[in-house]
Amino acid sequence: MYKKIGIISAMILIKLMIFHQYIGVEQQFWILTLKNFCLILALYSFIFLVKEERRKRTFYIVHFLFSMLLFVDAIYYSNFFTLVPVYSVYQIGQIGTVSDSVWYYLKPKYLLFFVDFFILFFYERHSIGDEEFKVIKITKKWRKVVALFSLTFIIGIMGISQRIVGESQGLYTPYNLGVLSYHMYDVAKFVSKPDVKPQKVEKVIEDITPTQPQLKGFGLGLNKNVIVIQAESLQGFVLDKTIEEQEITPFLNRLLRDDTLYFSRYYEQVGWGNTSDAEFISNNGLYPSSGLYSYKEYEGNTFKTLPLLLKEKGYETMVFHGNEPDFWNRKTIYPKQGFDQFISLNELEADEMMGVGLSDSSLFRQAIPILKKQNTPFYSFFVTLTSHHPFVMDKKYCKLTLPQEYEGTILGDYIQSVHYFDHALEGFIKDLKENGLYEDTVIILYGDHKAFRVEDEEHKELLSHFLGKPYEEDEMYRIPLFVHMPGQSIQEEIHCVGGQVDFLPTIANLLGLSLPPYRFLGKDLLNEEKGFAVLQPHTGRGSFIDDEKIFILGKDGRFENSKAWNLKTGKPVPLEECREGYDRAVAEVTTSEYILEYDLVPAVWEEGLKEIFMHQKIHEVME
Ligand code: GP9
Ligand code: MN
Repeated sequence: MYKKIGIISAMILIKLMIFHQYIGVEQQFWILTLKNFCLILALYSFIFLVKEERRKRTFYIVHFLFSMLLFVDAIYYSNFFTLVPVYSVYQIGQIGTVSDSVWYYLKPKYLLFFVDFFILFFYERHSIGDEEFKVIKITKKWRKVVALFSLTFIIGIMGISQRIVGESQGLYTPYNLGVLSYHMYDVAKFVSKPDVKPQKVEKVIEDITPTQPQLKGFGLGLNKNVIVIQAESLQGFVLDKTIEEQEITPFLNRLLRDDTLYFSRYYEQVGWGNTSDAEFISNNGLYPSSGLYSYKEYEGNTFKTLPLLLKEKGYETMVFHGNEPDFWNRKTIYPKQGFDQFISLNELEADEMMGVGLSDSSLFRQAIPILKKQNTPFYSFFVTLTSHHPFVMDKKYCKLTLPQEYEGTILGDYIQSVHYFDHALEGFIKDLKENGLYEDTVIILYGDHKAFRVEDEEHKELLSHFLGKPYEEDEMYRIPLFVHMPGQSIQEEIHCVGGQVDFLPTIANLLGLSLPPYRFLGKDLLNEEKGFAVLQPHTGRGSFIDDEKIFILGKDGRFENSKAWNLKTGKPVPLEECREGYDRAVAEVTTSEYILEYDLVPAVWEEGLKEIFMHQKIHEVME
């Protein structure tokens, strides 16, 4: 009997070790593994409270669930580099649409987490089998003792987790808690929804340059139509890059030199909501939720978005996206974001489906007659799809001749799909011109988020080889931002570092909207002298990039385990020199989350951040 318990315990420990090894736990490997091992044993001990004859079945169910957790976590990790968060249950319905991506990450090696079932079956056949779980007879009194002991132990571990998370600025990751503690903490946080407290709000306010008229670029696009194109997975490195002497983005390369403001040091800031977060941050000038994706988490909120501000100036507002309208809760949230019309797959003809949804060419083609019908000026927001992970397209759409080494690789497929997008966009601009929709329109384009992660060894190697330099975070987060104004002779490359949160103030200035100061967290990048962008708010708040350096918070959320380097020389920067930027990044993201959590956007718009936060009006507003 005890032999069997010993075997099971050993298998649990081995599985935990393999898992922690796989996700790259380095610091405190043994402490984390043993702590989680004891936690699992405490949970498994509840099996002895079940009636003897049902114990075996219960054990197998529990053990299967535990193995399944590791299996799903391993797959999730290979894409997101963290473990499945509990709120992803809200996204289960979306799996079908992105099934190509799921299949890409599903590898047979993860079945390793079920191998011990064969060992157990084998052992049972060759030993006393069934009887074993029944051997230990536990009296009522002992049941209480076991339950109490295990429960106290579990609560104790949760207490320790709470302390560790506190030391890591509220950040909980598999690296500071270990797999099971991480999940338990995640569930506890989800259920209890602890208060968000704004941090160092003075710092946030201090760092915002108030927007005002008479600034550079103010009103250049006054009363023009606006077409925003949020391009799926478009990273900055593809621009001006050739492969076998063919340009990857020939049209974009021409566009960026023709009446265009090109923001070359612009960075994505999405959270778990990926594409939808890119939309959210850009249109709201706030950071996304660090938990459940923003379009769901804040669906009941009141907003003050760019489309809403433009509507007040008489704009028509609409959004085009060739996917099901429910994806990312768009159907519900778009009206609240200020979009009067949502032209989704329901309104469009599904005449060319590719990957996740309607092809970019078809979306653009079908948009023309709809745009022609609109009253002007209009704000029209496009979310493209074809260059979505895993980037595989039918051969006939792959127009570039790739060197053998890139054929069939994810990078090769990506380059082809970005090239496809570039071509589709060229066709769109041509159609706009032919339909008299070009001259009076400001065309804005940016990438929604990264396509390749530095944490993925294979991607890192491919990209480093392709770029001829190590592929690091500064390149990973960099996305292009173009503002093309036909006939405006505004040609310029803007080097100031900024992120998606700066979209609203920057574009508002160009469109001639005078915003009262301190209403949003972003800054106007045309008029900002010191660049700064928060990086990756969802897994480690505190990372940032500025004009000189980049700071990446340690995986365990601890400042002292972070890394930083100079962007020009590549040399390490002492962490203390990053303390101010780190504080600012934490403060901005937390304040933003606080505003959204308590639905304070109308109050902030009414009185300004300074008034709301500085003069302790927070409670008044919340009541
Ligand atoms: C789905 C599309 C893709 O509608 O926006 O979303 P992503 O998977 O990139 O977040
Ligand atoms: Mn996307």
